Amino acid sequence: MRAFFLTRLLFIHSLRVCAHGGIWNYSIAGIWQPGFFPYYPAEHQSSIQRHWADFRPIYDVSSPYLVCNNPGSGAEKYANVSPGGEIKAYYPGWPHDVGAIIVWMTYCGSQPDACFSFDGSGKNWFKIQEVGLENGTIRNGQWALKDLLASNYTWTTTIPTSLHSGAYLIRHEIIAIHVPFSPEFYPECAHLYVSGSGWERPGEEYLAAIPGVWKANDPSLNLTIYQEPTASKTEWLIPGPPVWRGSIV
Ligand SMILES: [Cu+2]
Repeated sequence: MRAFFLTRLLFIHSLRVCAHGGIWNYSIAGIWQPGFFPYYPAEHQSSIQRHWADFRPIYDVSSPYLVCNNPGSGAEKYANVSPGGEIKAYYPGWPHDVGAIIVWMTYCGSQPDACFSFDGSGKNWFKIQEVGLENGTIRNGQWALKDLLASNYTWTTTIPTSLHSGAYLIRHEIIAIHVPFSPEFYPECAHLYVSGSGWERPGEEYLAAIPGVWKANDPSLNLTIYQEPTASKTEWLIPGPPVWRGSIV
């Protein structure tokens, strides 16, 4: 009985500490898009999602895997979406409830398949959505990750209405901060082709390089949610550039 109890405790512990997660599937402009599943062999898979090795987070803010996870090698397909189109990302079994979700894009080129040969380098990433602490305290308040859990592990994003057509990487990033002084980054990327007659691209002030945008000593990243004065603060600044929404909101 005791052994059984211990085993269960260990299992729950490992779920909390070691089992993490990521995006398994997407729905893009209403069309279901299976993701790359990290625990199946790559050679039998074909998806719009770049390859990732496992559910573990990235801790190093200078890691090349911060771009599109490990290894982040190219997807086999891309999905079409119009400006204003809706992207849903599904994170089945996502375990953490304190942290932010940021959705980024970067331009690959004008051809629909341009992302296949693009590595995501350069100071060209821009945010199209960010949600951090919405209300309440850092310790107990309403975070983006609580929204994710409350919406059946679904995260919904809209492509900016005026975005110029072309091929783009879309990069969903979870920043989980439940472990003291050890922020966890969970990025996954997918290939998109944005059609339509959009005319705008974000200006310099919206752009960031990945890796590079996060700093290990940023007070929003290097913190413990369990101790004062941080625990009862009601503001948590989302690091990085402002969100680009284009001129039509
Ligand atoms: Cu985790």
